[in-house]
Amino acid sequence: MIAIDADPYSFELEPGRCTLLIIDMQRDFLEAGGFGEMLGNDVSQLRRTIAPNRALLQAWRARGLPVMHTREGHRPDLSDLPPAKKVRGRILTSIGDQGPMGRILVRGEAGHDIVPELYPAAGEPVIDKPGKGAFFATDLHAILQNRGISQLIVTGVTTEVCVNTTVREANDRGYDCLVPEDCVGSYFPEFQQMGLKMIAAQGGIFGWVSHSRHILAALDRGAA
Ligand code: C5J
Repeated sequence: MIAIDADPYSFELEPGRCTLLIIDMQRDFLEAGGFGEMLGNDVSQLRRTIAPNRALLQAWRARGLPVMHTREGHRPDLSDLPPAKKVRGRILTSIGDQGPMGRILVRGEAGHDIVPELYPAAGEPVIDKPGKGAFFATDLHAILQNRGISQLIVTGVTTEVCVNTTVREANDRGYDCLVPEDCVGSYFPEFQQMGLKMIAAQGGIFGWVSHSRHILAALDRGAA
């Protein structure tokens, strides 16, 4: 076990039992000209997470540790898109419609794919999820169980939506989650702050919050 500096107390990393889980680093959320920006969001709030995620991903891969990625999106026939999700927000152009980077949040479209800086390597599972949480209607839990994983380092976007939902789902399934604050992002600075506080509050009610520099330092100290 390798201790990682974290809030509310140090996280005891077991490298053989921990996967790096990168949530929804998709072009439509992060790139200028994508769906997120079309809705009026400032994508720079999310783009600042790309560099630290890349550094962590490279360090993690260099040690042969497991990596998984998720993408939020739907089947092209939209059969897995709840009508409530389709109409939420009363926006003119919504999920499944033609957007700036293809059909919005539809699998196989350009905007649905992961940004090139963090593109999955061969053999790294990519979980396509129709919901906010990565466990809902996916085989993530089965894959983690089959691989003996009990700890998750959760990064990606957005902090208060898909990252938080996934951490909560993981917590209820018995996983220990560590969230590096510089590797998660929200379009809204206040949600970034509160989304992180909610995880580590009350003695780590959903998990731990740290910074990628502490994880990198721990890897340098211990993980082969
Ligand atoms: C959102 C996500 N915010 N990946 N998706 O709709 O957090």
